[in-house]
Amino acid sequence: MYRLLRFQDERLCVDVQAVALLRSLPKKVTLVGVAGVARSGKSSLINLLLPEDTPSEELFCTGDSSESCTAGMWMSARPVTIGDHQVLLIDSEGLATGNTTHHPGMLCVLSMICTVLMINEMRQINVTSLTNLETLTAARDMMRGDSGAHWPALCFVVRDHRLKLPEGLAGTTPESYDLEERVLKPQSDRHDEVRQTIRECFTLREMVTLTTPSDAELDAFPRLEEGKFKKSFTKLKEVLESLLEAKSRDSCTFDGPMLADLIENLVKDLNGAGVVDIPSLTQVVHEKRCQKECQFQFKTYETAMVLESGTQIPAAGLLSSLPGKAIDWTKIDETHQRESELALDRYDQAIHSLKPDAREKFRKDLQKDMQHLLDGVKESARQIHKARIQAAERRDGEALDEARDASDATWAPSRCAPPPQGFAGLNRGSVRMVCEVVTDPPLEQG
Ligand SMILES: Nc1nc2c(ncn2[C@@H]2O[C@H](COP(=O)(O)OP(=O)(O)OP(=O)(O)O)[C@@H](O)[C@H]2O)c(=O)[nH]1
Ligand SMILES: [Mg+2]
Repeated sequence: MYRLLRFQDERLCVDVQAVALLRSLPKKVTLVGVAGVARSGKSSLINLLLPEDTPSEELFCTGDSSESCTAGMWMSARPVTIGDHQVLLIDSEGLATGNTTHHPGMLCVLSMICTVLMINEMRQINVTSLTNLETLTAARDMMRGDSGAHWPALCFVVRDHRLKLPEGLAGTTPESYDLEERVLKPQSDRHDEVRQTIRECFTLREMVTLTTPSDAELDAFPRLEEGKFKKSFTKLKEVLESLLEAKSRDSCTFDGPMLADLIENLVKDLNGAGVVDIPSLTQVVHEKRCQKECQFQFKTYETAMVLESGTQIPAAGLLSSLPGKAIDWTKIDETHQRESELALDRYDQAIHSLKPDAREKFRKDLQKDMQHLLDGVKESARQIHKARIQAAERRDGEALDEARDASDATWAPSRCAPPPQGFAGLNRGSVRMVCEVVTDPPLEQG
C-alpha cells in the first residue's frame, strides 16, 4: 500500500508515489474509504476487502496496543474488484486523536475523492460518535459552491453490534431503523447540526452491522473463517456493491489521472486558502482530462496526415529530378476529412460524461489544430513547388516550362489556405513537424 497523504509542518502533503500509481491507471477507478475514531478496527476492516492472497507488506497497518496506528491516509497498492468496479481502498487516521487540526481537511479530501465512504463505529452510534463526526460539518464548511453532488455514498459500519430492534416494527430493518430513527432524526439538542450535515451531504446512505468476531475469527484476520462474522461481512460487501452501483450511475466517472489531478489541486487549495471552490476545482480537473484527450486524438490524426502527405508530396531532395509528380490534393483533403471526423468522434466518446463547457473548449481547439495542420501541409507543398521552379530557372528554359506545367497541374493557390498563423495552443510545432517531413532533406542548390 502507499501513503497517500500526511500532515507535516501544518500542511497536508500528497505522496508522489501514490499519485504516480493513480496516473498509471488509465481506466475508470473508484475509491472506497474508511473513517472513524481511532482504534475502532478501521484498518482491519479494510484489509478484509483485499484479496485473501494479498502479501503481508500490502496490508494496511493494524495494531493491538492502545496507541493509534494509522497516521495520515493510505491507499491500497492495486485495485480490488467489488462487483463490476475496480476499487482502490483508502484507510485514514482515527478522528479525535492527537493533533486534530488537519482532520477536517483530511475528511474533505476523503469526501471529495471517494465514491463510497465507510464510517466505522464500535457497538453503536451514540452522542459520542456524533460529537466525533462534527469534523464532517467542519469539512463541509471548507467547501464553497458545494451542490452536494460530489459527496460520496455513506456506509455506517457498526462493529460488534448487539442491539435489537424495538418490538412492533415489522417490515423495518434494524439497520435502517437505527440510522434514520435513532441517529439522524432531529432531537433538538446540540447534535442536530451534525445530523443535518449527514442527512444533507450523504443523500445515499446505509448502515451495516457486523457481529463480534470470535477470538479465532479475529486471529485469522484478514482471512475470513466460515462463521457468523463472515456472513455479516458478506452482507457489507453486498451493500458496498449496491452503493457503488447507484453512485456511479449518477456521477461522472474518473480515471486514475483525473483522481490524481483532483487530489493534487484539492490539497493545494486546502493548504492555500483553506477552502475548496468546488466548481473551479472540478472545472480544472475536467479541462485537464479534455486537453489530454484532445492531444491524444490530434496525435492520431497527425500520424495519418503525415503518412498521406509523405506519399503525396515529394521530398525536397528529389527536386533535382524535375518535373515532380503531380500532387493528388483530393487524396490529402479526403484523408483530412476522414481522419478529422474520426478524431472528433473518438474525442466525444472518450469524455462524454465530463462538463460540456470543458469538452467544447478543447473540441474547438482540436478542430482548429487539425485545420492548421492541413494548412501547414499545403503551405509546405507550396514552398516545394517554388523551389522547384527556382531550380529549373537555374537550368534551362525547357526544364522551366516543364516545371511550370507540373506546378500548374499540382499547385493551385486558390485551393490552399494562407500559411498557418499559429496553433490554438495545444499542439504547437506540429505543422513544423509536417513541414520537416515533407521538406527534408534540405533544398538542393542548382
Ligand atoms: N472487537 C473487535 N475488535 C476488532 C475488530 N476488528 C479489529 N479489531 C481489533 O481492533 C484493534 C484495532 O484495530 P485496527 O484495525 O488497527 O484499528 P484502527 O481503527 O485502524 O486504529 P487506528 O489506525 O489507530 O485508528 C485490533 O486489536 C484489532 O484486532 C472487530 O470487529 N471487533
Ligand atoms: Mg488504522
